[in-house]
This record gives sequence, structure tokens and C-alpha cells, in this order.
Amino acid sequence: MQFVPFPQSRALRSFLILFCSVAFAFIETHAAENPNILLLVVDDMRTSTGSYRHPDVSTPHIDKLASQSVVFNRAYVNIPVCGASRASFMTGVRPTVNRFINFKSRADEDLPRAVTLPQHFKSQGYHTVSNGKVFHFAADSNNKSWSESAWLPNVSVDKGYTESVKKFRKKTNNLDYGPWYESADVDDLAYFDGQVAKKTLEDLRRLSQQDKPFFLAAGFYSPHLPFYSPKKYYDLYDINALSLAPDRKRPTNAPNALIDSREIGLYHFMGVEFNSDNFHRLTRHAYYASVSYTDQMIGHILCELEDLGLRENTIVVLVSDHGFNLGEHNFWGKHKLLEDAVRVPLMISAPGMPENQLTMAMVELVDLYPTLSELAGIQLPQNIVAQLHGKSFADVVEKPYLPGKEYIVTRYKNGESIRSKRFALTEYSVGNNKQYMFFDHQVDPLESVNVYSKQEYQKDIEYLQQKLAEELARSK
Ligand SMILES: [Ca+2]
Repeated sequence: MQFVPFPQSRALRSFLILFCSVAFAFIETHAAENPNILLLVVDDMRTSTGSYRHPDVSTPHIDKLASQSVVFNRAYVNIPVCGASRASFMTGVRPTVNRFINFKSRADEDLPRAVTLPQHFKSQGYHTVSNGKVFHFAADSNNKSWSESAWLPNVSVDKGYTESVKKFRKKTNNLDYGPWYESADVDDLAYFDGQVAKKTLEDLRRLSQQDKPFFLAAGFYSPHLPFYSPKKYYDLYDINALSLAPDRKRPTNAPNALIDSREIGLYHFMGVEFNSDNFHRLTRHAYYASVSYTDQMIGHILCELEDLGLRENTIVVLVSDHGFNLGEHNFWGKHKLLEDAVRVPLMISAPGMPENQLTMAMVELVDLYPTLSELAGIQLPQNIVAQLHGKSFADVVEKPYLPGKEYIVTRYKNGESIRSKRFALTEYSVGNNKQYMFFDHQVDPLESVNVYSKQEYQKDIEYLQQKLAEELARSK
């Protein structure tokens, strides 16, 4: 990627950074005490990175960040759909059947009085900036959250460059969709995420000169559908060497209420048979290429952070808004309460905190708000404490061997889930009836068999049902 180089020499830059550091020490001690926040939000990215020991995916930059971070092996979203998940974790408030329900959900509509996470940091003296897809809609909570209006690239997320994008079009609900993937020989800056990285580099240079800490959020669209990324990221992979989903059957005894996302079906499959081996292979290839593209963009940003001398005083957080089925059970995408759709990558690299640690502590994304506040040394006033459903896991960042939560809750549409370290229970409301799904991850990590009706689990199920009811009552 051709980014605008620094106008000064490296030596002069170092001098300026040193000079600024000394000047800040006299002007504003607050700035030295409160670290910057760099929040990297990736869209639809499951734990397919090298740092989660995925055998196929090439993510050198995220892996490097992982080596400097506490990596959460069991971080879960509260709802597996874009807008609702973002509105939820950006306010620290759980979704309900009436609040934060779908991709269009907005925090400022569903919960207008909520103090958003960046708004809180802004009120504590931070300069807050949003680039790309942070809230689902840039206008959501814009004025109160950000010191500068939320910025979006002038490139549509489904802008394609190949003949196939022009040729293969599909109309669904009066909307026009192209193919589900594209491999075009174009520059990184051709797509949304290259532009987000470029703007974020420019902002880092600018914000490094300010006398207050920053909260800079960069939101990447890849690997969201459609999977459009430059060809060079496809070329990182030998498509025939990619492993396919280990279990492509619907879970045995799954309730009817378990249904797949319809999102991928909006796109044109260019004559490839849905759920054929070829479809699985092409889709995994395209998804991984999109992940590698975002990885490279994140690499540019993290390099710049280091070059500017900001790394030591910046908390870097990488998170996704939900996971993604990549052919498991022949399912694709989010919108369901299965492990692959609700588990997300989460890593936190904070000054003075452990590095290169994998924690098994369970956390949920509503916990991020109080955690970042605590790590940054910012007090939570009573009105915000009353708003939040999450609990700070700063103690886990400090001591990754701590156990974290006993269970977490996730919901989607008519389903409410609770997950403990071993089990996952989901209750679906269908009319006046309930349907249930229960997995024992200790013997069935792929969630292949619903064992809700097995006698041996009845005590565990009753216990989790009681805890689920308590959690739902607490987070109304
Ligand atoms: Ca998403």
C-alpha cells in the first residue's frame, strides 16, 4: 500500500516525540497517566487467526499483536448480528427481545439515554475518533460519542472490480447483489478497509501531537460478505490444501428453531452448487483472503503506532462483533446460537500487563466497557454503573489464570442461550411452546448432538435454566 510518508526524517520525528513527551509532562500529567485506546473492531471475524491455532489462515500481524496481548479463548458476543452487537457492547447493555434485535439496531434509538463507551472516555478528557464501521451506522450516537464526526470511506462495501461482479447479479427484495466473492488484481486502497487503514494512520500521526489521550476506533468491514479483497491475499493460499468443516451435518436432534442465516444466499453463486465441496472450498478461500487483507491493514496501523512511540502508552484491543459458521453443519454466517457464530476473537494488549498469554476465562462483550474504563484508570460514575450489565475483567488481563465468569448469556430472535465452561443451553420460544438445544462441549466440541433429553444432564440443565432466568431478570 502506498501511504503518504512522513514529512520529517526519523531522527527529527524521534526528537519531536521526545520533545512532546517532556512538554506534556509539564503541561498535563493526566495525559501520561491515562493510556490511549486503540480499538480495532473487525466485522464478522470468527477465531480464524493463527493466534487461535487455526491451521490454515495467514494472519501474521494479528498473531504478533497476540504475542503482546492477553488472548481470550472464550470471549462471546451477547447477540450474533452486526448492529445489535455493536449497540450492545458500545453501551455495555445486553440485548433483549425488545432492544438491540437486528442488524439495523441503533444505540441512540433503542437506548437514547445510554452513555456510550467513547462518550464516557470523551467526558474524561479523551479525544475520541471513529473510522470505518464501529457502530453499524456512522450516525448512531455520533455527536455525543466522538470528538470528530464519525468517518466513513467513500468506497461502497460491495464495490467490485472484476467482470464477474458486473455479470452475475441477483435481485432479492428489490436489492441488487453481485457474486459472493471477488479476487481482483487491485491495490489495497481500492476497498473500504484500505481506506480505513490510511485514515487511521493519518489520525495517529495527528493525534500523537495532541496533549490529551485518544480513544481511536478503527472498524474493518472484511471478512463481512461479500468477500471482496485484492487478489494477492487469495494468492497466499493453496485452495486445494484448505481443510473443510469437520462436521457438515445438521446437529442430530436439533430443534426446528435452529435455522441458518440467509445472508450468503442473497449473493450470486456463479453456477457453483450451494454446499458442494467446491462451494465450501471457494467460500473458505475467500473468507480467509478477506481475513488476511484486514490483517495486513491492522499491521500497518500497529507498525505506525510503534514508529510514533505510542505503543508503550496505548491499550490495543482487537475484537469482532460476532463469529461466523464457515460450513460447519452446512451453515454459513452468523444469526444463530451455535459456538462458531457467538464466539469471537478478543485480545487486549495493555501497558504493564502480561503478554503472550492465552486465558480460558469466559467473558462477554458487555464486559468490555467497564474493563477498558478500569484498565485506563477512569472512574465509572453511578449513572453508568447503573446502566452497565457487564463486569470488568481487568483482573483477568492482569492475571490470565483467573477463571472469569461462571457462565455468559447470548440471545438471538426467539432464542436465549447460557454457556458455562462445559455446557451450552438454548431455549427457543416458538408460539406458546419451548424448544431446547443442549451441548456438552467436553465430549462434543463440534456441537454435533443435541443431548437435551438425556437423563444424565437433567441436573446441569435445571441449574443452567435457573441461572439463565436470573440473568434475564437482571438485564431487562
Ligand atoms: Ca458483523
